[in-house]
Parts: sequence; structure tokens; C-alpha cells
Amino acid sequence: MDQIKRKFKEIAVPRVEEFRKLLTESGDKPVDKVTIGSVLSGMKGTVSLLTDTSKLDPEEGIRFRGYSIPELRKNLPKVNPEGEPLPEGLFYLMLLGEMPKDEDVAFLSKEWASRSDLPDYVYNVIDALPLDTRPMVQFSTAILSMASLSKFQAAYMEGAGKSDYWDSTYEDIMDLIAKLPRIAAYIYRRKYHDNKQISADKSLDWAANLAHMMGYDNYEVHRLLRLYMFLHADHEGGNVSAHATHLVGSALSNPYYAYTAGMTGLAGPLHGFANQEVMRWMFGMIEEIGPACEDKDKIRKYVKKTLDDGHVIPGYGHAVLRKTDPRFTAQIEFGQKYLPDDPWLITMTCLYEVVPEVLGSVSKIKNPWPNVDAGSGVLLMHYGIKEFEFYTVLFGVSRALGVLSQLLWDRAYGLPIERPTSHPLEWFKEKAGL
Ligand code: CMX
Repeated sequence: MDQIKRKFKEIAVPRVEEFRKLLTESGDKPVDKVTIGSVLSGMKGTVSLLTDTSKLDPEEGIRFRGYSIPELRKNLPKVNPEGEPLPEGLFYLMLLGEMPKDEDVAFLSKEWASRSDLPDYVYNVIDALPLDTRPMVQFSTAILSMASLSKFQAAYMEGAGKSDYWDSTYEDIMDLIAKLPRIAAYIYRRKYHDNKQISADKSLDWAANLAHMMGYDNYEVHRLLRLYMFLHADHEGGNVSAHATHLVGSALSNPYYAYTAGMTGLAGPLHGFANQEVMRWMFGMIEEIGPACEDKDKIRKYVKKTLDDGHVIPGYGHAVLRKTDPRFTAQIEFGQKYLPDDPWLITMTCLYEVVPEVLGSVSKIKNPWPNVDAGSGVLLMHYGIKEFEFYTVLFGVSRALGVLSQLLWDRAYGLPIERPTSHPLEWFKEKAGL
């Protein structure tokens, strides 16, 4: 048993006891009021999930095990003190609830490198898809094709008991996280670089190795991808990718199935696909109005036209947040520090000055402020990763850190199959007295 797994067991045993005690002794205490409005508007704000890894505050943004993004950018282990935190450290924190030391992070980098090789058939599955297949389709297909590697499923079939499910799930989530950069980079090189593949460098950390295999072998891109993998890792349990992973996992579907479900949710334009939509929309704007910052009134008109045409402004708004997303703030700070004169960064900053004002004047829009997707593409673009159709795959690789840590906790708690109740429209009308 490796050191992280041993530590997880030590932490999980008393915590699972607390969980059981809570359920048996206080299971009938109410925590929330469900209204017709909450059911019919996507259950926003309705408490219905147990998620330990992170918590989203509408005004303040995400906290991972209690720590904010600025705190973690300062305090998580880094390759060098000026750099960005290693995503390995965030995984450790989300999984175990404790700040990692340098050696914990080094252990994870090494462990993931050692688990990262893909069976040949995964490459064959990707190669069998037409080259113009969307990157997220290739990514999800490749992950699903690995489901027969699941150690959880093997243990289940061999008769493992419920209290042991976490053990084989741990092996699956470590294997899966380790392999994702290989899959992502393979798809990227196949689709955009004439299938000229680059071998892994197992001496690098998880994010830097992804940059390396994609063909960006310099310190600046390593630093950017560490930030990117850190910022997109988790956003509490109710977002579509996290919730879908949890829901499918609740049927005891193995982690490969569950995470694929999360990824097909992430691929939607209201969720992770928005990071590519932002770039498509910005290109469209520049094509129509020219260099965007020269005339903010032109931007205002373009934003209004997008709304009048019945489209959303990608990268803006949020189901929970009511302020600028601190993940966006972190990206702006990074941009201002390392690429202040980049024209895309300047355009993004101008949009930040104009879009909230326009969206704020539309009464139905609850949050006019930018979310994480408003900033990520611009940074990638600056360093030459221009194929924005691929961006959601990068989001997906990062999101594995959060949703798979939580899936392990789901198994440790022994959370049951998720099965809320539904009713036809007439039932709600009757409740409303109509
Ligand atoms: N542009 C235009 N209209 C918007 C909008 C935006 N950026 N954000 C919200 N609205 C609209 C909604 O479409 C909705 O309109 P209808 O009532 O006609 O359907 C109305 O305002 C109310 O929506 P809301 O309660 O403020 O927001 P929701 O919780 O329904 O939706 C979100 C949240 C993110 C899907 C929405 O803000 C949106 O579509 N944003 C653009 C897409 C985007 O950036 N998604 C990425 C989110 C972060 C992530 O998951 O990666």
C-alpha cells in the first residue's frame, strides 16, 4: 500500500464513522426547503450532495478544503518559488484535507509517471476515429475504451465487500489521472501536428509532461499548464461534470465509466465547451469590428447583437457565483505579469470592462461577471496553443483531480445509489393550487 493510500485509510476510517453516526442519529433533521421554483430551475441552491473536496461561495468563489485560490497559489508546493502550484499538491489537499509537503508532491509526480503508460489498443481506438472527430469525442471514447482496466470492477466481480470498494477505486483513480495527459497529448499531436508524437518525459511533473508531450517544451508553458490544471480542478459537487461523475459512480459504475459521463457533460456549451466558445466569439467580434479596444462602443454593440440574436456571451455568467470568478482573476493576474502587451489579453481586459455592464442591464441575468472560461483561452493562445477546439480537453484533464478524489470519498462513505424523486407537471400544478 503506497503512502497516500495508507494516509487516506487513516483519515477515512474515523471520518466514515462520523458520517455513519450523522446519518443514523440525525438523518431526519431538515437542511433545506425545496420549492417548486428550485425544482423547475435546475435545483440551483438546493442542498442535495455531500462533497468534501471544495466549496463554492457565491460572493467569494471557490475554496479547496477551506483554502482560497490566492492562498493556494502562495502556499502549495512549486517547482520554483516564483512559479505556479503543482496540481499534484491540490490533488493531495482535496483528497486528504491536509496541506502537502514537497515530498508528497514529488511522490505523486513519480507515481503518476509510473502509471501513465497506455495499452496499445487505446491508441488504436483513437486512430480508428476520423481525424475531424471533435477532440472531446476522441477524449471520452479513449477513456471509455480503458474501462476494462478497472481494478474496482475486477475486485467487484471477484466478490470484494462494500467496505473494501475504496481500495480498488483508489488504484483506478490514480491510474486514470496518470494516463489522461498521455491521451490528451496524443489527440492533440494527431489532430494538429501530423500525428508526430512526442514520448513522455517521466522525470517531469504531471502538467509539465503534458506540455512537453503536446510539443511545448519551455518553462513558460509548463508554468501556464500548472496554473491551468490547478484552476480547473474542482468547483464543488453540483456542477455538471462533478455531478455526472458522482451520479454515474453511485450506480457502482467503475471510475472510467463515471469520469467519461463527467466529460460528456463538460463538453456542453454551457459548461466546459464555453472555453472554446469564448475564442470563437472573440474571433467573430474582431472580424466584425476590428481591433476591439479601439472603440468600446463597438464592443457594446457587438455584445448586444449577440444577445439579440438569442445567444449567450460565453465566459460570462454563472449558476452559483455572483462576483468575478477568482479563477478568472488569477488568469488576468498571470497575463498582466507575463504577457501584458498581448493583443488577446488587451481585448479580454476590454471585454471585462464592457460585458458586465451590458449583461447587468438585462434583468433576468443573475451574474454578469466573467467565469473561468473567459480567460483561459487567451493565455493558451499567447503561447501558441491556438487550436481552441481542443481547449475543453485540457479542462477535462484538470477536472479529473477533483471529481475522482470525491469519487474515492463516495466509495469510502459507501454513499448509496442516487435516486431523487420526479413528478409530472400536473403534480406541481396541484401543489401550487392551480
Ligand atoms: N449571456 C447571455 N445570457 C445569459 C448569460 C450570458 N452570459 N448568463 C445567463 N444568461 C441568461 C440565461 O440564458 C437565462 O436566460 P433564459 O431565462 O432565457 O433561459 C437567464 O439569463 C438566467 O440565467 P441565470 O440564472 O443567470 O444563469 P443560469 O444559472 O441559468 O446559467 C450559465 C448559468 C453559466 C449556464 C450562464 O450564465 C451561461 O450560459 N453563460 C455563458 C456560458 C458559459 O460561460 N458557461 C461556462 C460556465 C462555467 C463553466 O462551467 O465552465
